[in-house]
Parts: sequence; structure tokens; C-alpha cells
Amino acid sequence: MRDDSRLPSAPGFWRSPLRGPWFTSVLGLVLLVGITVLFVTGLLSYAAYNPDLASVNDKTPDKGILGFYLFAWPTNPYWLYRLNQGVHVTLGITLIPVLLAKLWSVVPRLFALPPARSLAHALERVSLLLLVGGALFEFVTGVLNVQLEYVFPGSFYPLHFYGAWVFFAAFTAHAALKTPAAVRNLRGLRKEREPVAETEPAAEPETLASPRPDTPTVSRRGALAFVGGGSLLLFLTTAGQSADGLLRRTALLAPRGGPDPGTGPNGFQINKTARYAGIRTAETSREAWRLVVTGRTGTVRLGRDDLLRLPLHSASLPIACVEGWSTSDQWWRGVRLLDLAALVGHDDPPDVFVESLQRRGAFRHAALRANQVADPRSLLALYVNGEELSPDHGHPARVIVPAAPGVLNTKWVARMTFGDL
Ligand SMILES: Nc1nc2c(c(=O)[nH]1)N[C@H]1C(S)=C(S)[C@@H](COP(=O)(O)O)O[C@H]1N2
Ligand SMILES: [Mo]
Repeated sequence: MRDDSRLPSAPGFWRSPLRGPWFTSVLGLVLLVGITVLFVTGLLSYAAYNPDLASVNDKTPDKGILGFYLFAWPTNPYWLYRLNQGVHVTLGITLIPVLLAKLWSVVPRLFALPPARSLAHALERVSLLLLVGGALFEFVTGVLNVQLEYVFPGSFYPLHFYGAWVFFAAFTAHAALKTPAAVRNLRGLRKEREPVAETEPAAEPETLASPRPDTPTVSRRGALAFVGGGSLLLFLTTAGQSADGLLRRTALLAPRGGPDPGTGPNGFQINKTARYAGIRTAETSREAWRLVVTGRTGTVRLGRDDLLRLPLHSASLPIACVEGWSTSDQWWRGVRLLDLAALVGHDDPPDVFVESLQRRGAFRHAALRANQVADPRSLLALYVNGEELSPDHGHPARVIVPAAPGVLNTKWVARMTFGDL
């Protein structure tokens, strides 16, 4: 078996002289840091979405013991979700070349036979299956969600969330086993960093290196630079998704947040248009539209003119989507959620369930937590940047909450039900 180099299970099948402990260790340590950040920002992102408040999007809202950490997402600083999600998505995309290079560097191991030499070895290989499978699953579902928007049966959230835990469990075990050696390798194997003329096959054949290496065509440093260059290119074509104006146009790989938003006060990214959501102008007109607010003391129905007679307040807040893109701060004006709560008998604001005019599709309703309702910057906005909301931004009224994911900022609001959820 060992000598038949035509089979990928034979060590001699793999000829690259670059494979070896140094190359794998560098990539491994980059992933150790990067994936830890992805995991933390991912868990935070999930908490921010209020999954445990109401099972509107998520069919397993409390996530059992995996939801142990869920907490009331704060409203300060108001750019918290924008930063968290920008880091999560941009970093995830940037790490793709590193992940692929790392898998390339260890691929002979994945084919090695016999499948298991001992119970310990068998366990290690099962954990590698979860590690590699988990990594590919998380990166693929993440990229698909960002690029194509929710192409999954059911919801993206439970898939990506449960996948993250499986992946991170295997990742933690793997990191605990390998990090000490990786650090040693970086210290001990300095010579493997040398230019191509002096690049020699890695020292120990058992440790990832090919037993019959080809002559090198690129140095390990050169190969790392190639991987790093790929990451840099992805970074530069993604990071602009959180910027404005010209910089935003550099976000070639990031979705625009829907169609061209045009210019003027309403000229910022649009996720779903009014047409897509099936909103008819007949139901949003001044004559027809009524906001139905329910709470402890009953139900009130408010037309646009009734809302305009309530105190109007302003707040400068961004929209930050789970997909990673965000707008800069927009100047919203409307009625405070806490004033609406008070109208129906809640002086101490409770949670609220918000429903839109939209009849089908995702995100037509959302649950906000008491601390979000209580923030004086949380508005049922009627205006943005000094003008009435455009149909695509949620005319006649939309929710906007500081530090919350875009998905909680319901557009075309029809009904608000205050009370503990
Ligand atoms: N009714 C309704 N509200 C909605 C959505 C929707 O599809 N329907 N999309 C949400 C999502 S996912 C985001 S990111 C923001 C986008 O707001 P914008 O289109 O004004 O930028 O609106 C939110 N409000
Ligand atoms: Mo979103």
C-alpha cells in the first residue's frame, strides 16, 4: 500500500515539497485566532436577533443548552451590531483562502489508510471529520446566505448555529491537541521559511511532509504570500459593504443590499422592495393606513395624522443586516416606541411584537425586547433624512432600534402588540 503512489491513500502520491509542519502550523495559528473571533461574533449575532423572545423566525428559539448564553442584547453603543456583523462576515470571507490552504496542506492525512490504527486514532479521525465537515458547512452556508439570501429550507439561523457548535467543539479539541506543536514548529523550523532556491522538503516524513517530494517551484514564504494575497483581495472587495459613497463601490463581492437605491434622502441600501413584499399603495395611503396598537389597556387605532400629533423625536442610526452590509447613520424621525407603549397603558415598557402589512415571506414580523422599547432612540420612524420614508424603506412607518440587526427593523408596520413575550 505504502509504495503504490498512484493512490491518494499512499503517502508518496502527494508530491508537494511545501507540505510540512511549518506551513500547516502558520495557517493553523491564523485560523486559531480567526475562527475564535468568528465563533464569538457569530454567537453574539445570534443573541442580537432575539431568538428566545418569540418563535417567529426560529422554530427552536431557546436552542436548549446551547442557548445558555442568550442575553438581552444592549442598545449601546448604537453601532454595536454594525461592527459585530461587519467583522463576522468580512473576516469569514477573508479567511476562505487560509482555510483552503490549510486543508490542502493536510489533505494526505485525510486519505491515509488504514482508517484507524487504534481507538484513539479512530476517535481522532472522527473528530477530523467533524472538523473539516463543520468548517466547510459553516463557510458554505455563511457565503450562500450572504450572496443569495436565505436559500435554505427552513431558516438559515438554526443551520448555521447548530453547525457552529459542532464545528467549534471539534475545533477546540483539535486546537488543544495541536497548538503546542504548532507553536514549537514555528520556533524550531525557521529554515523552512527560506527562498525557493533553498527550500528543502520538510524534515520529518511522518509529519505531513511528502516522502518523495518534487523539486519546489515556489518557496513556502511565496506560497503563504499567495494565500495572504488571496485573503487581502477578498478583504478589499468585501469590506466596503459597511462603507458609503465611493468606498462602497469596492464591495464587489458583497451584495448591494438589493436594488440600486438611487440618490436623495432615501438613497441608501434597500433590502426587500415594497413590490417584492407585495405592499400595495392602496393600503399605505393616508386614508387607508391605520396602525393598530394593543397593550394592557386595550387597542388603539392610529392614522398617520394621529401619529403626527404625538411628540416626534429624532435618532441617527444605521441599518446593519445580518448579511454584513450596513448603511452609515441615517437621520430618522418618528414616534418613540416607549410613547406608543404608554398610549396603551405601559409606563414601564414591556416587549413588543411588531407585524407588517406584508402577508408572506420572511421578516414580516419581529419581536423587540423591553430594553429596546425603552431606549428613547427606538422609533416608529415616519421620516428619514428630512423626507417621508420611501415605499421601499417602509412607508408609511417602520421600526428603527439602536444596535439591533436590520431584520428587527420591520418595514410597513401595521400592528404592534405590547406585553411580555
Ligand atoms: N416587512 C419587512 N420588514 C423588513 C424586512 C422585510 O423583508 N420585510 N427586511 C428586514 C431586513 S433583513 C433588513 S436588513 C432591513 C433593511 O432595511 P432597508 O431595506 O430599509 O435598508 O429591513 C428589515 N425589515
Ligand atoms: Mo437583513
